[in-house]
Amino acid sequence: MNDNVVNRDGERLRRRSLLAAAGVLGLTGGAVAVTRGEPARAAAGVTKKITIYAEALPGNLIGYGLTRGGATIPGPILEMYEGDTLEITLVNTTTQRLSIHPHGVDYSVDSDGSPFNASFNEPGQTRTYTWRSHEMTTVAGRRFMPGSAGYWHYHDHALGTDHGTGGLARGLYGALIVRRRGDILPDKQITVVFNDMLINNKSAPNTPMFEANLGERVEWIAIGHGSLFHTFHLHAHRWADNRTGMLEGPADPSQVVDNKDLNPGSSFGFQVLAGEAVGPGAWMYHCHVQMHSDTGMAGIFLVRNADGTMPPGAQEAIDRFQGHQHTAAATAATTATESAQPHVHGGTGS
Ligand SMILES: [Cu+2]
Repeated sequence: MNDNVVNRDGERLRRRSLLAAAGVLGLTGGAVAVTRGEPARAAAGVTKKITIYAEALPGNLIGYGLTRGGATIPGPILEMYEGDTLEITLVNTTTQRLSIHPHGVDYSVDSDGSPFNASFNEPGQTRTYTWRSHEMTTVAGRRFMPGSAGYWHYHDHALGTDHGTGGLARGLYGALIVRRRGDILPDKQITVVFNDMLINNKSAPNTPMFEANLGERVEWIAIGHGSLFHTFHLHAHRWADNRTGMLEGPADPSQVVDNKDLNPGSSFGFQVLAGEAVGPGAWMYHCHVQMHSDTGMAGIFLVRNADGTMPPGAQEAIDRFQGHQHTAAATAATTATESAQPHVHGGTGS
């Protein structure tokens, strides 16, 4: 069930997965062979060329998108296997300088994305950035040099200030996943960005409601931005605090957590089986800094029944979260409000 990351949720299909394209290229390899005293056998990576458009969005926001008119906040999930190269042509359709700067991968100074290295797009300019990645290698003494695999992220580093503070505030950020060959692929993906007092630049009850069916393998990528410290908490699910969120075996010493620091510039990811051991329902995700959750840093992870139907009580919980009265008159009024705010149920792509 996990041999492709194409999402089944129509809402989320708008976010095109680059790994799906990699799968077409036959990049579903086996485990990395690491032999003591030798470099890991480098799999032949591929170079993927993509174009990203930085575009103004309503509300003084700016997003990255894979098509013209397709910008979203967060931007698209970019994925590669260790050894692959991403060649990103960034088209700046805005009237301000901006850039794209990655975490975790390898790049030269002219792909740094910072004004410090004269690496950014002027207004209207197109510029290519190259991100490389590598596999784990061994060195003498049974020491391993890490590969690029991880749940990373990318963001602007030039709008507003030399650190991209204005671009980050306005939505120029997204998830970057580097997978190790043999990693288990998810059914669905969710990007959650705690950005100052907002989640994906929205505040409750307009934060995204993410959905999955019972038992689906859901990959969360959590990213922190802004100038505040946060803690990410997901109700009723738990994960191992390691690279993948899964235990490697019964003796894996990784701590199992359901809450993790999410500070500016940091990121982590994990996979859960939706509703595992707890069943379907409307579960919450939120910042666990109380003054943050109380003022809007919360959203819903809706785990539907395995057949996609709503579990008992879930709609009532969602209505409660959104402050609805469950009457016909209130529903009509609410529908009008929501049609004016298309991002209320926007899912990951909104
Ligand atoms: Cu917080």
